[in-house]
Amino acid sequence: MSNVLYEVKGNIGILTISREKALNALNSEVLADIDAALDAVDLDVVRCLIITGAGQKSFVAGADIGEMSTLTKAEGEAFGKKGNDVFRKIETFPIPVIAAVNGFALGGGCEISMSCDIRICSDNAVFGQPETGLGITPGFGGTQRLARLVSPGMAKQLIYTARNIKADEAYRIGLVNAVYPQEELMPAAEKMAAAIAKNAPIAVRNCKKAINDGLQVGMDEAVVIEEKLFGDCFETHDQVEGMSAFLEKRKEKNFINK
Ligand code: DAK
Repeated sequence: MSNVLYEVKGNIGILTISREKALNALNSEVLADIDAALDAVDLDVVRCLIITGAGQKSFVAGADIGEMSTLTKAEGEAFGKKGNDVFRKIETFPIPVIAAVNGFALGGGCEISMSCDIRICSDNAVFGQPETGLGITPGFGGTQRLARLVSPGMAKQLIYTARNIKADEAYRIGLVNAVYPQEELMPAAEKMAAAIAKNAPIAVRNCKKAINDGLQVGMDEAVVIEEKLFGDCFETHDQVEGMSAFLEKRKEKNFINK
């Protein structure tokens, strides 16, 4: 996995996309390495994953334009599928995934951040979907996820104009939850991940699934999804532990992911 660094700090996994010479642009090899890194995450230990980019300048500057430039229609479709499969794997990853966006998040870079549960960024971050200027549509879910995350009107404006936006505007339109000075980004991401990791893992996972799956259907069906995932928490060790701790006025809780 030469294009991805992976480290575990306690219950937190940190996956760094590392192809700095091309501003961490996603080629087939990088996508395969991200895929393999996700498969290697030990879900018995890791309770929250952070995805970031190597260096101080770029999160991910998009899909690799050099690789894409010579693709045939069939190859373009295969490349799109490879990206979409990895991005869906992130989106449906059992544990929460935080994108710590440390610079350019353009095209596929913006799209990979949008497949994460939560986005925070550094003050030098730049977001955008420049694809129409390259003669293509966003191909890794950008038309779909941006419209769901901000508003359809704002997504259409950004995609049709191919205009890049800075961190403050990304914050204003709700694309990111918070903006930090560059050196504070990873500590903030780790602090947020630790706050997630200290809660009952089965409950957190079920919340992710309830929100994601519920957003795909009407409210009648959505509340049934929630009911099932709510019920699924009962009779677990961690449900008994969490409620016992409250009743016993205990601050310390021993959640064991069972
Ligand atoms: N691909 C390949 N190389 C890239 C790259 C990219 N996206 N972005 C940067 N690089 C490379 C540059 O070519 C340069 O390499 P050398 O010339 O040094 O060998 C190196 O990174 C440093 O970049 P710059 O010299 O350009 O650095 P600057 O600070 O001057 O500019 C920049 C930074 C981020 C503004 C600029 O590099 C830039 O505009 N990059 C391209 C950004 C972009 O347009 N990204 C969107 C790509 S399109 C699909 C699937 C997916 C997609 C589409 C369809 N299907 C098949 C369904 C997704 C499309 C995209 O993501």
